[in-house]
Amino acid sequence: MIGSTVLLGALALLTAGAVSAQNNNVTSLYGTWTSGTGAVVTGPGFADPLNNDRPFIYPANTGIAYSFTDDGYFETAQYRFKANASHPACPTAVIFWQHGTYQLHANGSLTMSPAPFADDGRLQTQNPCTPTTSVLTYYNEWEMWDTWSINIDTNHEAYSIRAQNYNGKVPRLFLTTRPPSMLPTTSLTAIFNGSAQA
Ligand SMILES: *[C@@H]1O[C@H](CO)[C@@H](O)[C@H](O)[C@H]1NC(C)=O
Ligand SMILES: *[C@@H]1O[C@H](CO)[C@@H](O)[C@H](O)[C@H]1NC(C)=O
Ligand SMILES: *[C@@H]1O[C@H](CO)[C@@H](O)[C@H](O)[C@H]1NC(C)=O
Ligand SMILES: CC(=O)N[C@H]1CO[C@H](CO)[C@@H](O)[C@@H]1O
Repeated sequence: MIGSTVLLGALALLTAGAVSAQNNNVTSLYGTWTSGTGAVVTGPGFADPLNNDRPFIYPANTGIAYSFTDDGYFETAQYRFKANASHPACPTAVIFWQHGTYQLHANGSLTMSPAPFADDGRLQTQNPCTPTTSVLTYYNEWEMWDTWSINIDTNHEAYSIRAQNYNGKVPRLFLTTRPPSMLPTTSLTAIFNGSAQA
């Protein structure tokens, strides 16, 4: 189901033995990559940062997604539950979104910076067991994948990214769309605050 059209070309290349050996990946980062069921996808179906009260469209299931352009922009969307060991019945739902720019480094790492759109990111936590059940804040975090590679996942018949950050393994990401599903790669809140939306 996921990315199978994009994959066909890759398999053809592989059988022809035509994949360049100079890189550790079989295709570019360009596109939208989603974990697991694909419930979380970057773009207008997930985030509406111009909506101050409801900047998120809650997905049906948890997951994470990343999108990359060819000219250095990225966007991420994540929806997770954080367990609470002392109160197992009270996991905290964490949802966040941000976009910015990414860089590939000679040592094989990939860094993602919220600059120059650091005002646009949003994060919401929800815990029905706490007095304040919902907290909405700005979000802008620098992120690094220490190592990453794009492979072909034969089970899912899709390109997949395996990445590792300071925390360990990033959930496996599968290529779902090209071109990527993304909000405009511009400063959204600056446009909103200015005259463009008047
Ligand atoms: C790899 O390069 C990035 C960017 O310069 C740096 O932040 C990171 O610490 C480097 N990783 C290692 C293991 O040296
Ligand atoms: C766990 O839940 C309790 C009660 O809701 C809360 O006071 C505490 O801060 C939570 N801990 C974490 C790590 O979220
Ligand atoms: C937009 O306006 C909000 C509320 O006044 C402010 O907090 C935010 O920093 C502004 N963003 C930019 C990019 O000017
Ligand atoms: C980090 C890295 O090697 N990226 C490469 C992945 O493969 C594409 C296509 O060959 C290259 O354009 C990237 O530079």
